[in-house]
Amino acid sequence: MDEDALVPGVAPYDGPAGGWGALRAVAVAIKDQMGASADTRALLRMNQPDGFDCPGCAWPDPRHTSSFEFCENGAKAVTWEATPKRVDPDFFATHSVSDLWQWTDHRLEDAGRLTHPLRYDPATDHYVPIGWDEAMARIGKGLNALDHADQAEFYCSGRASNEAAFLYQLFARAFGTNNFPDCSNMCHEATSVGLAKSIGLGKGSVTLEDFDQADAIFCIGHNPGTNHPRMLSTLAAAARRGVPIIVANPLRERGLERFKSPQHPTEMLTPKATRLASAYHQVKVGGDLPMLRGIMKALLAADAQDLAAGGPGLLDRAFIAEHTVGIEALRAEIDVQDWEALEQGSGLSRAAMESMAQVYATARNVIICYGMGITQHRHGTQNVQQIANLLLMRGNFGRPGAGICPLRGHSNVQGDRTVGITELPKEDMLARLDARFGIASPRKPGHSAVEALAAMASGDARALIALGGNLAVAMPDPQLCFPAFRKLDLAVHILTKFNRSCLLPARETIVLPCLGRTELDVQASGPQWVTVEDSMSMVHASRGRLKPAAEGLKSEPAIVAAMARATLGDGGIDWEGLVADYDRIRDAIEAVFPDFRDFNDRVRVPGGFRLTVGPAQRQWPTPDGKAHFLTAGDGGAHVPEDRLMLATIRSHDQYNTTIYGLNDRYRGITGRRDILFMNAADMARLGIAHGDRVDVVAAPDRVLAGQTAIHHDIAPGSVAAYYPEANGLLPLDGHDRQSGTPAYKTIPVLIRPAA
Ligand SMILES: Nc1nc2c(c(=O)[nH]1)N[C@H]1C(S)=C(S)[C@@H](COP(=O)(O)OP(=O)(O)OC[C@H]3O[C@@H](n4cnc5c(=O)[nH]c(N)nc54)[C@H](O)[C@@H]3O)O[C@H]1N2
Ligand SMILES: Nc1nc2c(c(=O)[nH]1)N[C@H]1C(S)=C(S)[C@@H](COP(=O)(O)OP(=O)(O)OC[C@H]3O[C@@H](n4cnc5c(=O)[nH]c(N)nc54)[C@H](O)[C@@H]3O)O[C@H]1N2
Ligand SMILES: [Mo]
Repeated sequence: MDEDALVPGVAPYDGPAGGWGALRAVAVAIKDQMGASADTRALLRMNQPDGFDCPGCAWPDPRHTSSFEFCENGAKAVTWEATPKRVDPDFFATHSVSDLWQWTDHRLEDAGRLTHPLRYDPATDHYVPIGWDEAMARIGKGLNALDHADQAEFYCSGRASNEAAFLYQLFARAFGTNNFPDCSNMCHEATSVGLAKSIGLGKGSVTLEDFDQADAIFCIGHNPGTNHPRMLSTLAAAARRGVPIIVANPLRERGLERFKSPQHPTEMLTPKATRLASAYHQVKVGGDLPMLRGIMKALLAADAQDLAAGGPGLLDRAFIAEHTVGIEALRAEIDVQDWEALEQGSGLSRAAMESMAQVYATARNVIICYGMGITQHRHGTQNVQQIANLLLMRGNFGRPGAGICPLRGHSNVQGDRTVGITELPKEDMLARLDARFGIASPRKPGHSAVEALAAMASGDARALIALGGNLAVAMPDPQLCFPAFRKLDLAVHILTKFNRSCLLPARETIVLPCLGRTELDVQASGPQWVTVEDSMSMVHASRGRLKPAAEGLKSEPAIVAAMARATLGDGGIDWEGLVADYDRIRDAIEAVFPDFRDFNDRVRVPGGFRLTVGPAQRQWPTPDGKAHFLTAGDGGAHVPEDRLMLATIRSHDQYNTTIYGLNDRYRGITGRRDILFMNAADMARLGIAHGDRVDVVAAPDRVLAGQTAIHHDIAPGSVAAYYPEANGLLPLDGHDRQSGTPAYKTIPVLIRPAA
């Protein structure tokens, strides 16, 4: 397209994912963040049995290789943590909070690592250094000043280790609340809620080895080239075996089309790249439910035909009879869908959905992978459940090469949930926790992320402790959330880097700097290591080795224990003893979660161990012991005629709210983020030219102003813009009713010429 050259920073990217571009990007990240004297040894320790777990994503590591698994975005995550840049007391003496508010998110985190505990001084509008003891005393005082424990919210982002997260939930429950808003609530909550009802466990069922035996792989609503780059090696290996890879995504993402492995010499030295997707279906934003229904409708029709012709049918009837309930209700729901509506709702032709069904039915073993394109919708839970339905129809659970694969986000988001970070704890877990520690955990359900923000906004919640993350910026509706932060009596941020959430001071605001994954953690008994759980329920060790960013930084477990002692006093739980030797925390985890039997022994085996995943053994931990086909009711996104459906997406140069840079290489964007990705036909219909400035309007008071609209290969009726810039378009109330997951990818908008 000639005209593409006319818009600064916008030019089609013709290369594959990976390749030299990825290597170059790593070199740039190392130089920018670490300087000339870069100690890049850290990178080589990443995902090694004796090294640290990459903080980039939750994709598992191949167990039997010892070769360095190369990943551009893992390298960015590590260099941003291992950077020599610092925000020290001088920095905060120079810059007031109002001054820093003007900085972009990119500049804020690029400024470097936190070095000292800080307190906000409202008199001067500056953060000032304070000692650890004083910080803890202020936190204890603030929490004890509340009328009751449920006025406190304990946020957890998904980087925290199992050990830190376990202590954190113990502290909050000993204090008296189940208020655990966490990043799962914004991410895969639709999976936790949806799959728990379908197959009894809100986690994936496959292992990495299953990908070697799959006969077809579906990739729905995820972008691995950017968000799970190590997955591309797995997909490429499958593609080289001739396995069909069927993609459903409104945007044509290069990381799903072609990959040149930086570890593959012939690919790197020749123009050759591995083709990934064998078919690419550009489903409409919000159109997955009708698409999945269409696939199932086509499968059921083909099954009936086969039976009529005297064949055995395409459904796994033995499996369905033995293991499931509910197929008749689902069949009835699908029977009444008419093709025209399914085509209209999904944006795909009947033939396309039939072809997906055909690939599905022809393959013996199928894996379906999915990400935020499925979960972050008003009907996220139903979406997830329709994927499970499709797999159940042909018994694609509990045999090698088959199953469901939700792509988790943060590197330990799944583990944090496993060890108790949940607002809806199970009674048996609470009973064991109480018995082990002699406490009386609250039984009242706590707040999820959306509920926590609503409580902060209404004044019902008065304190927030945040173990990692950037909650204010991650949540929808900054119009409501930013003032809600400012209303708090107490806010505590435990972070490696200073971020915008710290710029919304409460009456008392404390920022505590912590060690990162890559750093050496020494406690009373010597050097410590922690454990994490990946997307595939593998638990393994992670050991930091780098010198800490500053003297006196504390580990997350040590900070949590110190807050607990300052709040609850000595006498009850032996916080100091637990932190002195993390083996003791692991023993306590084992006491509360029987699945961690012999935890300290099993996790010392290189590669670790797998937690029980019932559905992988055809065991369904549902109330009736069966897997459930579930109907979706009137699910599906209804878009008013004049509106387009907007999805918020990540660029290649960002990690959630951490903006590494302004490029989005695979989408052809350089040096800017003010982009609205649009379909050329929609633009023509609306009279908008490539490069025009537009306003994106979700409601009169929800406008993302001054975006540059560009032609992009995106499904008609769909538009996309970057997160977090676009978060103001979504109200806090815009979420999946079943799981509370914000509908970050179902935002109906009008596009107007910029005012
Ligand atoms: N480098 C890097 N890695 C990361 C992260 C990061 O920000 N940067 N974040 C981490 C976290 S916390 C998470 S949760 C994961 C997120 O990883 P992903 O799940 O890949 O997240 P997104 O980039 O939000 O969206 C994924 C894809 O969904 C598509 N999509 C949008 N709307 C729809 C729809 O309606 N239907 C379908 N089928 N597709 C749709 C978009 O085009 C996009 O390609 O990655 C983790 N890894
Ligand atoms: N519009 C829109 N909004 C979204 C999404 C979307 O797709 N669209 N995605 C949502 C999703 S999936 C998620 S998971 C959330 C992310 O929400 P969060 O998890 O809250 O946000 P992050 O940006 O990952 O957190 C970044 C901060 O983590 C801190 N940090 C980094 N490493 C460590 C560490 O080792 N320890 C500690 N204590 N702190 C550390 C740094 O100080 C950094 O500033 O955002 C959600 N928001
Ligand atoms: Mo996430």
